[in-house]
Amino acid sequence: MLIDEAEIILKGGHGGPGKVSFFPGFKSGPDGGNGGRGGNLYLEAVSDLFALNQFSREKEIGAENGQAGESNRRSGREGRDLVVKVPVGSVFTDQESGEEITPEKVGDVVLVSKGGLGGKGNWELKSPRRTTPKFAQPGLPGEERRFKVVLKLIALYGLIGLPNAGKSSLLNELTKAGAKVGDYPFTTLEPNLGSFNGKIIADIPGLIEGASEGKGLGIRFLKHIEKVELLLHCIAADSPDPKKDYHVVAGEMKEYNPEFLNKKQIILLTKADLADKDELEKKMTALKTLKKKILPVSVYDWDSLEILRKNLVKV
Ligand SMILES: Nc1nc2c(ncn2[C@@H]2O[C@H](COP(=O)(O)OP(=O)(O)OP(=O)(O)O)[C@@H](O)[C@H]2O)c(=O)[nH]1
Ligand SMILES: [Mg+2]
Repeated sequence: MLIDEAEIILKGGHGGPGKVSFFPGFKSGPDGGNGGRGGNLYLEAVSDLFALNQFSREKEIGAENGQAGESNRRSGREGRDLVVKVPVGSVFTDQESGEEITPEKVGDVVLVSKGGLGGKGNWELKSPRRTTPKFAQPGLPGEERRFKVVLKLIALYGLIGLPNAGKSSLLNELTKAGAKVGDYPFTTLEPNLGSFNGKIIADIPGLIEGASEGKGLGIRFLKHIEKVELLLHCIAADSPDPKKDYHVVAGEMKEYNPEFLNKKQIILLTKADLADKDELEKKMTALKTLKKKILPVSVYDWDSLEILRKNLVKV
């Protein structure tokens, strides 16, 4: 299952405590070393969409604590830093301050929770007036932050349409996604991503009438394509009423967020091989009143795919 929302606590490591100790014998005097600093916690953006799944088990993640100081003025070891991999573009909202952190590019590393300072040992705490301190400082706690994290795909193109319209098949033609394709509605249960020309295409599960009220798989996946620049609206050429199909999907999107209707949109009359030339012509003409670009495509027609590719490159 794809985890696309979670609440988590991210903690820097606790600083190690300073040591209280004294040289034995005639040299006697304080010699307790300092505690080590706690490790820092970083986020790193990766392209793995499923990286948030780690938070389904662990709600609290912390970098390593610093080690305690030792006798003989030896400092404790610093806690190791921890780098938590998260899907690129996920939005981390600090539940206290409201600050939003989003690693935007794959490979971006962001410091979120600093490790705590180690405590001073009694050797460092001695002074001319306090020559034999019998105490040391405890280490400080690492920064602890509670975040709400939401997965936001940074796709440039979004494939939308009714179930079974051929969305995943097109994703597979355009990218190496290898998404599951099936001769039945709701083959796709969770979004698929692919990279075309270095740009991300998202294929989301089909929408049906009433999706905004939770019918079918609902519209919850639309949030993943809220930021796309171009919608590829797939309508099957063998549909009895392509224009109606268009309005069903457009209507549900509008329910979710009216701004979807302002996005650039290309209508793909998919499975064009299933309609004869006259029928295709008729359906294209009917769709023309929508005043969008319309491209007939078929996964069995290389030329049609090439035209689609050229149109995508232009965006
Ligand atoms: N003849 C023909 N069949 C196609 C074409 N594209 C897809 N299909 C078939 O249509 C069916 C549905 O394809 P999918 O790609 O799974 O459709 P989808 O829109 O992703 O479906 P959901 O994930 O259920 O919403 C499969 O049986 C495909 O083989 C095409 O260009 N021509
Ligand atoms: Mg699909």
